[in-house]
Amino acid sequence: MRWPIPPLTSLAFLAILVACSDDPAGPDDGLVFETSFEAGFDGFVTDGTDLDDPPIEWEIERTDERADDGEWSVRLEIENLNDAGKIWIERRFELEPGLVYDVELSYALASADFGDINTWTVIAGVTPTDPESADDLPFQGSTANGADDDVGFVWLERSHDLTVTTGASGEAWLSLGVWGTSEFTRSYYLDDVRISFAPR
Ligand SMILES: [Ca+2]
Ligand SMILES: [Ca+2]
Repeated sequence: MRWPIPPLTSLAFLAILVACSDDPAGPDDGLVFETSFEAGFDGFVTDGTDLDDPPIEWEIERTDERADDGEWSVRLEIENLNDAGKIWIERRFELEPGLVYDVELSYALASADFGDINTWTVIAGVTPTDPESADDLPFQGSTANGADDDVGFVWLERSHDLTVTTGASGEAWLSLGVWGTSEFTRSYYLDDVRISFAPR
């Protein structure tokens, strides 16, 4: 399987072609991808781990409830009764094998977590293999939205400069989500994802 997405005729694939078409250098020299989830998941799939003991409810869906860009975003919702659940979206990219890539990642995260007590941890980053368990996941700080009081959801523009070294498969996996570190039912939203890979 080369792509975790439907065939050429789908809107999702067309969106990827459009998103990659402004890549000035071609696949050997780098790759640029962006989506704001207006037409679909654009190749992302959902995943989760540590979701039992007791079994907990979770859901990741596109929604037009709110958006940072356009009208659609992705809502991540989890009833974190076990104090450990981790849910995310992930997307596979095909790069050259055995190279070090500089990665610029940016995205918008809507969080209602105010103050600095009981915030959760953001999952965001790139790994050379498909992340399946907690040990595989990249984490990037807290879900704190910067407000001192409950002001509802705030869109946070986040960006990270990263590196990834591809293995023999040439794969890189982008993951975005949340790690629930306290026993609440919470929702978060993701939008406006952009990632670029540039070989060193
Ligand atoms: Ca959007
Ligand atoms: Ca996975």
